[in-house]
Amino acid sequence: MKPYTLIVAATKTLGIGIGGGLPWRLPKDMAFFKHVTTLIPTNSPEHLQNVVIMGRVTWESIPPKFRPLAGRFNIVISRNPDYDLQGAPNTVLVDSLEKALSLVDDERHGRVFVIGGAHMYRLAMGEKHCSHILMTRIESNIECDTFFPAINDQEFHRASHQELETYVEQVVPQGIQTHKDLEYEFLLYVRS
Ligand code: FOL
Repeated sequence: MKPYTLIVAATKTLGIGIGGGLPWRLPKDMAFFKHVTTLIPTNSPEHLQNVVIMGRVTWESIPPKFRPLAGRFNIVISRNPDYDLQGAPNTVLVDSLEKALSLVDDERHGRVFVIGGAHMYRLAMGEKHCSHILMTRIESNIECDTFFPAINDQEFHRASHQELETYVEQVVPQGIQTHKDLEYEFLLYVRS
């Protein structure tokens, strides 16, 4: 099995969502998400496409005009085998994280990202194959009803800013960023 990365934006108390959506609007973080999940690392064949794996609730939270996430192979997980993807192209439905990961094919797919939500993050973080966590940490405390699981510091350590830039192959703003009244920071955790 290929290693995979969790990508998330979370508050200090690990809040990630409210009412089935994101609790904030951070355009530069969304651009970062799009860049990182789409980018095929240099030196890998350019016909590859990255994979985004998500739970059904996260799928429904993506605005219809951005669904499926373009230029990425979308895998949606639902226990309901009749769940209607409404003919979305480049998208498949599976009933478990294991099945989702088993669809990943080295010949066709580049990096693999688990993009939420809480339930998927919890399942995915527990596996040894979860090699990286890309977290946009939001410094403010915003009301949330859904939470990212705590990162075990025996299992993961925070990587340097240089390692983050190497991983995403682009310059990333370092330190606390500000958007309106929100403060946030781009962080990378790597399995030790
Ligand atoms: N990780 C980070 N860092 N920030 C997030 O907001 C985030 N969100 C999710 C998972 N990981 C994240 C899940 N929620 C879109 C919408 C919601 C969503 C993920 C993606 C979405 O519409 N993305 C479009 C770009 C939209 C835009 O440009 O406004 C895409 O093409 O990626």
